[in-house]
Amino acid sequence: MKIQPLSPGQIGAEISQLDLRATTAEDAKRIRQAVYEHKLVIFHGQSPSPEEYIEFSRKIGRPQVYFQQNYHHPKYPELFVSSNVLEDGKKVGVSGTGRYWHTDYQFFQEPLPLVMVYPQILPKAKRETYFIDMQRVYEALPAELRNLVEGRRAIQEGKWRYKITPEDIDKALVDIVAAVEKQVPAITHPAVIEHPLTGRKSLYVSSGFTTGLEGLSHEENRALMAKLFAFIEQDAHVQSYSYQPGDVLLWENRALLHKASDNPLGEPSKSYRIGIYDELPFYKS
Ligand code: AKG
Repeated sequence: MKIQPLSPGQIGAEISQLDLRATTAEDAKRIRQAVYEHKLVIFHGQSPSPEEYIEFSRKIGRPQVYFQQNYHHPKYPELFVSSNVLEDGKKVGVSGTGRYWHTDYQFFQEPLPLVMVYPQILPKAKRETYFIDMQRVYEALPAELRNLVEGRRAIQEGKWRYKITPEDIDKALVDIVAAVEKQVPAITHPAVIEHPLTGRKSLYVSSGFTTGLEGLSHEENRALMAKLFAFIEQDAHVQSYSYQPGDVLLWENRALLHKASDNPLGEPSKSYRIGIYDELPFYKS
Protein backbone atom coordinates (compact mmCIF):
# COMPACT_ATOMS: atom_id res chain seq x y z
CA MET A 1 0.00 0.00 0.00
CA LYS A 2 1.37 3.41 -0.99
CA ILE A 3 0.27 6.78 0.44
CA GLN A 4 1.04 9.77 -1.77
CA PRO A 5 0.05 13.21 -0.51
CA LEU A 6 -1.51 15.47 -3.17
CA SER A 7 0.56 18.46 -4.22
CA PRO A 8 1.63 20.87 -1.46
CA GLY A 9 -1.19 23.10 -0.28
CA GLN A 10 -3.85 20.59 -1.34
CA ILE A 11 -6.01 18.62 1.04
CA GLY A 12 -5.65 14.85 0.77
CA ALA A 13 -3.54 11.87 -0.23
CA GLU A 14 -3.96 9.11 -2.78
CA ILE A 15 -3.69 5.55 -1.58
CA SER A 16 -2.63 3.07 -4.23
CA GLN A 17 -1.53 -0.56 -4.44
CA LEU A 18 -4.44 -1.63 -2.29
CA ASP A 19 -7.60 -3.51 -3.14
CA LEU A 20 -10.06 -2.40 -0.45
CA ARG A 21 -11.41 -5.95 -0.32
CA ALA A 22 -8.03 -7.24 0.87
CA THR A 23 -7.37 -4.60 3.56
CA THR A 24 -5.45 -6.04 6.50
CA ALA A 25 -5.65 -4.75 10.09
CA GLU A 26 -2.24 -3.11 9.56
CA ASP A 27 -3.47 -1.41 6.33
CA ALA A 28 -6.58 -0.18 8.16
CA LYS A 29 -4.43 1.37 10.89
CA ARG A 30 -2.28 3.16 8.30
CA ILE A 31 -5.39 4.35 6.45
CA ARG A 32 -6.84 5.82 9.66
CA GLN A 33 -3.54 7.56 10.41
CA ALA A 34 -3.47 8.90 6.83
CA VAL A 35 -7.00 10.28 7.25
CA TYR A 36 -6.04 12.09 10.47
CA GLU A 37 -2.91 13.45 8.80
CA HIS A 38 -4.23 14.34 5.33
CA LYS A 39 -7.96 14.71 6.20
CA LEU A 40 -9.00 13.07 2.92
CA VAL A 41 -7.82 9.88 1.27
CA ILE A 42 -8.63 8.79 -2.26
CA PHE A 43 -8.65 5.23 -3.58
CA HIS A 44 -8.89 4.61 -7.34
CA GLY A 45 -9.92 1.59 -9.41
CA GLN A 46 -11.99 -0.08 -6.67
CA SER A 47 -14.93 -2.41 -7.24
CA PRO A 48 -16.18 -3.74 -3.89
CA SER A 49 -19.69 -5.15 -3.75
CA PRO A 50 -22.00 -3.53 -1.18
CA GLU A 51 -21.08 -6.26 1.33
CA GLU A 52 -17.36 -5.79 0.69
CA TYR A 53 -17.67 -2.02 0.95
CA ILE A 54 -19.41 -2.34 4.33
CA GLU A 55 -16.81 -4.91 5.40
CA PHE A 56 -14.06 -2.41 4.56
CA SER A 57 -15.80 0.27 6.64
CA ARG A 58 -15.82 -2.17 9.60
CA LYS A 59 -12.05 -2.42 9.36
CA ILE A 60 -11.81 1.37 9.63
CA GLY A 61 -14.31 1.76 12.48
CA ARG A 62 -17.98 1.26 13.29
CA PRO A 63 -20.37 1.91 10.39
CA GLN A 64 -23.38 4.00 11.22
CA VAL A 65 -27.02 3.44 10.34
CA TYR A 66 -28.47 6.82 9.37
CA PHE A 67 -31.29 8.06 11.59
CA GLN A 68 -33.80 8.40 8.72
CA GLN A 69 -34.76 5.14 7.09
CA ASN A 70 -35.73 6.64 3.74
CA TYR A 71 -31.99 7.11 3.02
CA HIS A 72 -31.17 3.44 3.57
CA HIS A 73 -30.35 0.88 0.93
CA PRO A 74 -33.24 -1.62 1.07
CA LYS A 75 -30.89 -4.54 1.89
CA TYR A 76 -27.98 -2.78 3.61
CA PRO A 77 -29.04 -0.14 6.14
CA GLU A 78 -25.41 1.00 6.58
CA LEU A 79 -25.51 2.34 3.02
CA PHE A 80 -26.86 5.89 2.82
CA VAL A 81 -28.07 6.09 -0.76
CA SER A 82 -28.00 9.31 -2.71
CA SER A 83 -29.75 8.47 -5.97
CA ASN A 84 -32.20 9.67 -8.59
CA VAL A 85 -32.33 6.25 -10.27
CA LEU A 86 -35.43 4.09 -9.91
CA GLU A 87 -34.75 0.41 -9.19
CA ASP A 88 -37.47 -2.07 -10.19
CA GLY A 89 -39.63 1.01 -10.67
CA LYS A 90 -39.06 2.11 -7.08
CA LYS A 91 -37.34 5.07 -5.53
CA VAL A 92 -34.22 4.06 -3.57
CA GLY A 93 -32.65 6.49 -1.12
CA VAL A 94 -32.91 10.23 -1.64
CA SER A 95 -31.74 12.34 -4.56
CA GLY A 96 -29.62 15.48 -4.47
CA THR A 97 -28.24 15.05 -0.94
CA GLY A 98 -25.65 17.30 0.62
CA ARG A 99 -25.62 20.18 -1.90
CA TYR A 100 -24.79 22.75 0.76
CA TRP A 101 -21.77 23.32 3.01
CA HIS A 102 -21.92 21.03 5.99
CA THR A 103 -20.26 18.31 7.93
CA ASP A 104 -22.17 15.13 8.67
CA TYR A 105 -24.26 14.80 11.83
CA GLN A 106 -23.08 18.20 13.10
CA PHE A 107 -26.57 18.59 14.57
CA PHE A 108 -26.16 15.50 16.76
CA GLN A 109 -24.35 15.29 20.09
CA GLU A 110 -22.16 12.61 18.53
CA PRO A 111 -21.19 13.87 15.07
CA LEU A 112 -19.80 11.46 12.50
CA PRO A 113 -16.00 11.46 12.59
CA LEU A 114 -15.43 9.83 9.21
CA VAL A 115 -17.39 9.53 6.02
CA MET A 116 -16.81 7.51 2.89
CA VAL A 117 -18.41 8.00 -0.54
CA TYR A 118 -18.40 5.44 -3.35
CA PRO A 119 -20.30 6.61 -6.45
CA GLN A 120 -22.10 3.85 -8.35
CA ILE A 121 -23.38 5.86 -11.31
CA LEU A 122 -21.65 9.05 -12.39
CA PRO A 123 -23.52 11.72 -14.35
CA LYS A 124 -21.59 12.62 -17.54
CA ALA A 125 -21.69 16.36 -16.91
CA LYS A 126 -19.96 16.33 -13.53
CA ARG A 127 -19.85 14.57 -10.19
CA GLU A 128 -17.79 16.41 -7.66
CA THR A 129 -17.41 16.87 -3.95
CA TYR A 130 -16.10 20.20 -2.71
CA PHE A 131 -14.05 20.52 0.47
CA ILE A 132 -12.96 23.28 2.83
CA ASP A 133 -10.24 22.66 5.40
CA MET A 134 -11.59 24.17 8.60
CA GLN A 135 -8.27 23.82 10.43
CA ARG A 136 -6.70 26.15 7.86
CA VAL A 137 -9.75 28.41 7.99
CA TYR A 138 -9.42 28.66 11.76
CA GLU A 139 -5.75 29.56 11.45
CA ALA A 140 -6.52 32.21 8.82
CA LEU A 141 -9.50 33.77 10.63
CA PRO A 142 -9.20 37.53 10.98
CA ALA A 143 -8.72 38.52 14.65
CA GLU A 144 -12.12 40.24 14.76
CA LEU A 145 -13.92 37.00 13.86
CA ARG A 146 -11.65 34.78 15.92
CA ASN A 147 -12.33 36.83 19.05
CA LEU A 148 -16.06 36.45 18.49
CA VAL A 149 -16.05 32.65 18.09
CA GLU A 150 -13.34 31.62 20.54
CA GLY A 151 -14.77 30.13 23.73
CA ARG A 152 -18.38 30.24 22.44
CA ARG A 153 -20.80 27.46 21.62
CA ALA A 154 -22.43 27.28 18.20
CA ILE A 155 -26.07 26.30 17.71
CA GLN A 156 -26.56 23.42 15.25
CA GLU A 157 -29.95 22.70 13.68
CA GLY A 158 -30.72 19.85 11.28
CA LYS A 159 -34.37 20.67 10.75
CA TRP A 160 -33.96 23.15 7.90
CA ARG A 161 -32.33 20.43 5.76
CA TYR A 162 -35.09 17.90 6.25
CA LYS A 163 -36.30 16.51 2.90
CA ILE A 164 -40.01 16.02 2.39
CA THR A 165 -41.09 12.37 2.12
CA PRO A 166 -44.25 10.80 0.63
CA GLU A 167 -45.60 10.48 4.22
CA ASP A 168 -45.59 14.29 4.48
CA ILE A 169 -48.26 14.76 1.83
CA ASP A 170 -51.34 16.51 3.25
CA LYS A 171 -49.39 17.73 6.28
CA ALA A 172 -48.96 21.42 7.00
CA LEU A 173 -45.39 22.74 6.90
CA VAL A 174 -45.73 23.95 10.48
CA ASP A 175 -46.52 20.41 11.64
CA ILE A 176 -43.72 18.87 9.59
CA VAL A 177 -41.21 21.33 11.08
CA ALA A 178 -42.49 20.66 14.61
CA ALA A 179 -42.15 16.88 14.15
CA VAL A 180 -38.62 17.20 12.76
CA GLU A 181 -37.66 19.57 15.57
CA LYS A 182 -38.79 16.95 18.05
CA GLN A 183 -36.67 14.32 16.36
CA VAL A 184 -33.56 16.51 16.00
CA PRO A 185 -33.78 19.36 18.50
CA ALA A 186 -31.22 22.15 18.20
CA ILE A 187 -27.98 21.35 20.04
CA THR A 188 -24.68 23.13 20.60
CA HIS A 189 -21.01 22.31 20.10
CA PRO A 190 -17.97 24.49 20.73
CA ALA A 191 -17.54 26.86 17.78
CA VAL A 192 -13.85 25.94 17.80
CA ILE A 193 -12.97 22.30 18.40
CA GLU A 194 -9.67 20.64 19.15
CA HIS A 195 -8.77 17.39 17.41
CA PRO A 196 -8.57 14.51 19.91
CA LEU A 197 -5.30 13.17 18.43
CA THR A 198 -3.49 15.99 16.70
CA GLY A 199 -4.72 18.81 18.97
CA ARG A 200 -5.23 21.03 15.89
CA LYS A 201 -8.10 23.47 16.18
CA SER A 202 -10.93 23.72 13.63
CA LEU A 203 -13.70 26.19 13.22
CA TYR A 204 -16.73 23.94 13.66
CA VAL A 205 -19.56 25.80 11.96
CA SER A 206 -21.28 25.42 8.58
CA SER A 207 -23.85 27.42 6.66
CA GLY A 208 -25.79 24.15 6.28
CA PHE A 209 -26.44 23.57 9.96
CA THR A 210 -25.13 26.39 12.16
CA THR A 211 -27.71 29.05 12.95
CA GLY A 212 -25.80 31.17 15.45
CA LEU A 213 -23.70 31.38 18.57
CA GLU A 214 -25.18 30.95 22.01
CA GLY A 215 -25.56 34.18 23.94
CA LEU A 216 -25.85 36.52 20.92
CA SER A 217 -29.06 38.21 19.82
CA HIS A 218 -30.85 37.21 16.62
CA GLU A 219 -29.55 40.35 14.87
CA GLU A 220 -25.99 39.83 16.12
CA ASN A 221 -26.05 36.24 14.92
CA ARG A 222 -27.42 37.15 11.49
CA ALA A 223 -24.62 39.64 10.96
CA LEU A 224 -21.91 37.39 12.37
CA MET A 225 -22.98 34.26 10.47
CA ALA A 226 -23.08 36.21 7.18
CA LYS A 227 -19.50 37.41 7.78
CA LEU A 228 -18.23 34.03 8.95
CA PHE A 229 -19.73 32.08 6.05
CA ALA A 230 -18.51 34.64 3.50
CA PHE A 231 -14.99 34.20 4.91
CA ILE A 232 -15.19 30.38 5.09
CA GLU A 233 -16.73 29.82 1.65
CA GLN A 234 -14.48 32.12 -0.38
CA ASP A 235 -13.17 30.45 -3.55
CA ALA A 236 -9.59 30.37 -2.28
CA HIS A 237 -10.64 27.95 0.47
CA VAL A 238 -12.50 25.50 -1.78
CA GLN A 239 -10.95 22.37 -3.28
CA SER A 240 -12.98 20.21 -5.64
CA TYR A 241 -12.68 16.54 -6.38
CA SER A 242 -14.05 15.16 -9.66
CA TYR A 243 -14.89 11.45 -9.49
CA GLN A 244 -13.76 8.78 -11.94
CA PRO A 245 -15.40 5.33 -12.01
CA GLY A 246 -13.98 3.16 -9.22
CA ASP A 247 -13.09 6.04 -6.89
CA VAL A 248 -13.76 5.81 -3.17
CA LEU A 249 -13.18 8.84 -0.94
CA LEU A 250 -12.79 8.73 2.84
CA TRP A 251 -12.51 11.94 4.86
CA GLU A 252 -12.56 13.38 8.34
CA ASN A 253 -15.53 15.47 9.38
CA ARG A 254 -13.68 17.02 12.32
CA ALA A 255 -11.53 18.96 9.90
CA LEU A 256 -13.42 19.32 6.62
CA LEU A 257 -16.63 20.87 5.43
CA HIS A 258 -17.99 19.33 2.27
CA LYS A 259 -20.67 19.86 -0.32
CA ALA A 260 -21.88 17.71 -3.23
CA SER A 261 -22.05 19.14 -6.75
CA ASP A 262 -25.33 19.89 -8.52
CA ASN A 263 -26.53 17.63 -11.29
CA PRO A 264 -27.67 20.37 -13.69
CA LEU A 265 -28.90 18.07 -16.46
CA GLY A 266 -30.66 15.71 -14.04
CA GLU A 267 -28.61 12.79 -15.38
CA PRO A 268 -28.67 9.45 -13.53
CA SER A 269 -26.52 9.64 -10.42
CA LYS A 270 -26.12 7.25 -7.54
CA SER A 271 -23.70 7.02 -4.62
CA TYR A 272 -23.28 4.91 -1.53
CA ARG A 273 -22.10 6.73 1.54
CA ILE A 274 -21.08 5.14 4.83
CA GLY A 275 -20.65 7.14 8.03
CA ILE A 276 -18.02 5.69 10.36
CA TYR A 277 -17.38 6.16 14.08
CA ASP A 278 -13.71 5.85 14.97
CA GLU A 279 -14.28 5.48 18.73
CA LEU A 280 -12.32 8.64 19.56
CA PRO A 281 -14.15 11.56 21.10
CA PHE A 282 -15.18 13.97 18.35
CA TYR A 283 -13.21 16.75 20.04
CA LYS A 284 -11.17 17.33 23.18
CA SER A 285 -13.41 18.57 25.93
C1 AKG B 1 -23.50 13.88 2.12
O1 AKG B 1 -24.18 12.91 1.79
O2 AKG B 1 -23.50 14.38 3.24
C2 AKG B 1 -22.64 14.44 1.16
O3 AKG B 1 -22.56 15.62 1.14
C3 AKG B 1 -21.85 13.54 0.31
C4 AKG B 1 -21.00 14.29 -0.63
C5 AKG B 1 -21.14 13.78 -2.01
O4 AKG B 1 -21.89 12.82 -2.22
O5 AKG B 1 -20.49 14.36 -2.89
